[in-house]
Amino acid sequence: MNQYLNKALEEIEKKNAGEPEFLQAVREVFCTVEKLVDKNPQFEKLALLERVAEPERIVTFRVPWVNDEGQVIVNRGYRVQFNSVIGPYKGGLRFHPSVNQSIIKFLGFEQIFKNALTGLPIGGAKGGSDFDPKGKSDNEIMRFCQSFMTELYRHIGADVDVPAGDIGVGGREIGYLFGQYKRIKNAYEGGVLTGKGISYGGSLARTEATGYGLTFFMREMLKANGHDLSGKTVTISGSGNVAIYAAEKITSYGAKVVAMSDSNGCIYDKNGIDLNAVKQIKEVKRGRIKEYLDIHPDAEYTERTSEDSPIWSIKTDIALPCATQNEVTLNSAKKLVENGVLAVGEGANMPCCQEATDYFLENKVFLAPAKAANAGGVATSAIEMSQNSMRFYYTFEEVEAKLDRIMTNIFKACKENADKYGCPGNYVAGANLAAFQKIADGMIAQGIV
Ligand code: NDP
Ligand code: 2IT
Repeated sequence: MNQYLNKALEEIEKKNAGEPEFLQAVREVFCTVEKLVDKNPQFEKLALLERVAEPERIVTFRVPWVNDEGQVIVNRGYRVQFNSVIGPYKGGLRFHPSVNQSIIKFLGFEQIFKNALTGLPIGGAKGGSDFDPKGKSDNEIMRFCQSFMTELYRHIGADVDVPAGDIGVGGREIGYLFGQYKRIKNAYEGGVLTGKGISYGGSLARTEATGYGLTFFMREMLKANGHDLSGKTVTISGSGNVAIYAAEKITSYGAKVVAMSDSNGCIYDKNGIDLNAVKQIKEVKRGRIKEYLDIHPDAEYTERTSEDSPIWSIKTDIALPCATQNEVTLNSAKKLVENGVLAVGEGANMPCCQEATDYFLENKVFLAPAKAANAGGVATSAIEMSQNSMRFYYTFEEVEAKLDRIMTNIFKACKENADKYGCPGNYVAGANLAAFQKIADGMIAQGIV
């Protein structure tokens, strides 16, 4: 390995011991950009690797709130403002009990490169809380969001840092967060958050954007390799925002989604998943995926009993992990390959553990890497920001056409860089190389900051 890269990585590993997800994300990027580091000896003098792996700022804060029983609960809030070289900090908020500093830092780190790939002027950030929204009433969610924003507001702004949704944060939460921000600031700063409701400054197609964008990327990747989506069988983990709209769009190209899941288990419907039923269960009732059987008793449900999700044992042409990090283990990757999987598209952030990624690449599975394949969400957030600045709205078709162009260009960048650096077909490396070059250029131009 390049000597400087090796030394920098060792130092970063020592400094961030105890943050496994963050180190996993850093290692993946660093190990795939080695040739770029070889070509640029000035990186060492400028401590570029050390600087890119150190967040510009981390804020952690107390989030106290009162539940419906009158008990005071204390959660922990985070905002990691990782890199502002190409634009204001930008990235989602995750509310999930597993949230800790390592997870927010890995997400913020990946966001730097993902946002660079979109071609739009947005830096990298992430935030969230260990708050668990499951089973909470609307009033509890509102009180939590208000308390969270009462601290967060002083760290964000349309030209400073623009949060959005992620796991556990959707339209309802963004609404409560925005309401509290507006109340505190006594100003209508629409561009401070994205993923807003359509009636108060949101962008058409933002809800659909990540899943639609994933499908566009998959379409381009298959096309470049002599395949298409029509007639393909698809399995999608998760049944949240990304999973639902990936299912919707990929079906429109003639593919058939046969399985979806949540953290408890997965459903298999050989006739093709009834997406309206899933939307009703997840978007309206906020229920469990198992309830699909109440509507379609012929479908099958398998409970998850180990870290290997049962969904990856189902035979499929295309697998779209759209739930969470490290949900595809090496065992799951082996099952998928054994069953003849053609392509894997990462809708979630870092859903494949490193061994699974390596296994897919060794076995010539077309792998669409998260930073590129799920960038449609944040790209459309940037389009929302630009509409807010213009005080103007695009139609759904206009936003979707822009999204399609952006995803097509991202695929092109991944392919060109994979070819240029001698690893054709390795879009993981292609994405990291394209994004890293852009971030490095900006950091060098802006001096030691
Ligand atoms: P949602 O909260 O809408 O849905 C999350 C889904 O993933 C649910 O079905 C949930 O199941 C499942 N899930 C979450 N955590 C776990 C876990 N620890 N184990 C198993 N299943 C889990 O989130 P999104 O759809 O927005 O996000 C999904 C993924 O996509 C995340 O990795 C996110 O970072 C990424 N992403 C999201 C973008 C967006 O615009 N929303 C943009 C780019 C990436 P359950 O209900 O049982 O918890
Ligand atoms: O991981 C992601 O890219 C997101 N959750 C979306 C971030 C955003 O700012 O829209």
